Amino acid sequence: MARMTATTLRGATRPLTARQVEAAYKIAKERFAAIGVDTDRAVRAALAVPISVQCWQADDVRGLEVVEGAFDAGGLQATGDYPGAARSGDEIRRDFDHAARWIPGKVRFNIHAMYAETGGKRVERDELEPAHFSRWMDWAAERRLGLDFNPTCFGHPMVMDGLTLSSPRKAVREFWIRHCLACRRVARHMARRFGPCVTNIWIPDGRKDSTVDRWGPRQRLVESLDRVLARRQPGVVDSVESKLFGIGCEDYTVGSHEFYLAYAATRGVVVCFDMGHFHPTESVADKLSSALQFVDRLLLHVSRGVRWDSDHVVRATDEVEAVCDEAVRGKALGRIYWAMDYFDASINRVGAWVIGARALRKALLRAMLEPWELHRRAEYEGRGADKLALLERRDEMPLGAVWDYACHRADVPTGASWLRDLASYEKRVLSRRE
Ligand SMILES: [Mn+2]
Repeated sequence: MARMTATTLRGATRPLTARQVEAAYKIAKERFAAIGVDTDRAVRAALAVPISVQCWQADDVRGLEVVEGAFDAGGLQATGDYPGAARSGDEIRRDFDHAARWIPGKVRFNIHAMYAETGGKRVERDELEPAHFSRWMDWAAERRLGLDFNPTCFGHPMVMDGLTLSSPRKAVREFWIRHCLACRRVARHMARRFGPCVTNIWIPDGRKDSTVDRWGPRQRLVESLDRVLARRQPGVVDSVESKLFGIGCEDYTVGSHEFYLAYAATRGVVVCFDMGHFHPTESVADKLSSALQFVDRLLLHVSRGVRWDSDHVVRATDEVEAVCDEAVRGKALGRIYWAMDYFDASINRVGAWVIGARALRKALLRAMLEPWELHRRAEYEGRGADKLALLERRDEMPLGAVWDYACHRADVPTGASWLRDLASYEKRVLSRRE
């Protein structure tokens, strides 16, 4: 039995030859052409969409700050104890250099303020400067990666009674306003070097039970955000992210969906939809065509909640496919920033990055291969059965052959063959970390 398993895995991870890939692609291309889909174009377009990869998957959201004592993580929790978590900026960068070889298409890198590198010196979050991120920037420049940035408004003693920008204490609010302003200066610096830098504000603010003042914190949050965003920073793409609830604030979240959607629409900033931050049966895909009537651009945090906001590794699930479909159908790709937001400490973390980024890219490609006009005509002409049958037909088309070709074109391994390299990296590098 054990031998059987080993043999099967060897088969599953065997790389395809260029000839195999091209032969299968040729057949797939003809089949898609028959329904009016240009596969060459779809492959090019799918590979060109930038996907921003989250640094925090590498180290279970621990960060690199020099700190004293322990404090509340603000409802964020990485579960699992798989060996190999990165312990320094160098290790995160080294891990990502490996992951990037297995991710097809354009990628960016997404950094949180808590990943400042301050040379062993303690630097408060409201005193962060671009120099504290110069190692990230030099690395990104060498690899020609774009950078995105985020203030870190959690996991810090100045989160008082679970509140930051909405706190009733002026000193607390001012601290976090200064932190966000400092982060926007860092982001401006990044933007100068690398082009537009998506800078997303998420705060954990909320209450555990039967909140009686739901108004005060929201009024204060409006005032704090207005101060943070009062002056435009060139190249900084400001974004705000809602949440439904967190551990310890199940009853009330100050920055709710309605709050930020209205805030973004009236202030001209980007609104972020995190796929784990809604009711489990609520469709984020359905929100695109609503929100984009009123806001100019969206940031999508692609994540996978299992029963709750669990931040499981992204897979090409129905919901991810639906989000990609909606973006492509609405010709809205130019108005959406794609970022991944999850962290799983229970599996190989480099693998976690690669699985999520490949799954999202594959779902984007799938969306671009849809013969949408055909489906739309059936809908408008009242031929409902035709529409359903055609949608079923979609899953019988040779997406896999086109995806293999896209990987091949992007010079990354096809199929699961990258698992061989992953095993070797784990053995040589990750398993030796304490
Ligand atoms: Mn998020």
